[in-house]
Amino acid sequence: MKRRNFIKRASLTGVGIAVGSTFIGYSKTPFKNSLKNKATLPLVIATWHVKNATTKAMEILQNGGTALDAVEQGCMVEEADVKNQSVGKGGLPDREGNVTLDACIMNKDGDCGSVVYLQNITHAVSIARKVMEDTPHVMLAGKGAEQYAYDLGFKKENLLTESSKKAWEEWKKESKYKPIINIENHDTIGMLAIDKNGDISGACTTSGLAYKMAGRVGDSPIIGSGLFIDNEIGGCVATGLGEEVVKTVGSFLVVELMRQGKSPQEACEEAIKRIVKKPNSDYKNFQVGYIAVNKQGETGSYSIHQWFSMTKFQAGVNEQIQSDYFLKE
Ligand code: SD4
Repeated sequence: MKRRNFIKRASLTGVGIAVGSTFIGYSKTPFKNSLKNKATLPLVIATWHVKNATTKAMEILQNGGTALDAVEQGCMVEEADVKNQSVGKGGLPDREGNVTLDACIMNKDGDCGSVVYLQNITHAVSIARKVMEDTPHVMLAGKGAEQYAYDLGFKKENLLTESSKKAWEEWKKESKYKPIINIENHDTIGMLAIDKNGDISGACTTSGLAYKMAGRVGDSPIIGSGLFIDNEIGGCVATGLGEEVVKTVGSFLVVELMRQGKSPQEACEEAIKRIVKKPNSDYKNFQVGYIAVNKQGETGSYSIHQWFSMTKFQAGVNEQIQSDYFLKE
């Protein structure tokens, strides 16, 4: 099944189940920051089925590179892949036909950088890294971000491929588009890595929701929503309907739940339930998925609907793992 269609199908067949009040307070068994599974490092996980990207990231890690280099270069693989229509070059455009990119990156020291509404530059994640490392700011938007990329020597590129243009033209003919919820396309790449020193970094890059309103920015470049790293605890990255992730500050929430003693799996589940449990939540009609890793190298992933998956490269195995999900059929 094409990833971009799975949300609709899942929501047609899904039956809601009651959400218990399982939210925890402060844990009686605080999280231990020991690296007891050191043998399993380095590791990399990413949203969706992106084995080429995790292969690239693992190559960096195995050659002694940092988790930061690994997540940047792993994400760049997807940004350059014109077949991936939710990231970088070849991304589906907004309603006006403009491809606009959002990305962010965060390192082991809690530094971060992001770009929003970036046009004409394939490697948004690299510009986000430069914002983090070479400017006094955290976020650059639109024309300013684009000019900064040119100042760095990045080349102007047309990101709208023929096939994405064709898809947009088809969509324009058929669409009954409502601006509030768009569940048509979810393939954002979020990546988390731990290097051989046990240091964690993460990155997230996307062209956002297909056919979004012009100017719309989602969760992916928002630190704490699309991505959060705390090198003492772990990291989390989100995919899906960004508006819902932002409303619950999802990735920060997952990391804080891990701080309180939850495993990455439990923390992802809890954060999804926060979304589902909101008054008037329309969760049957949109998707959100989280992946997370803790300092010990344990991982987890969870989504509202079926068909979300995580790619994990650890101990020589690069595998796609179907994520557990809330809305059981
Ligand atoms: C957004 N979270 O812009 C992104 C979309 C996404 O796979 O995840 N696409 O809301």
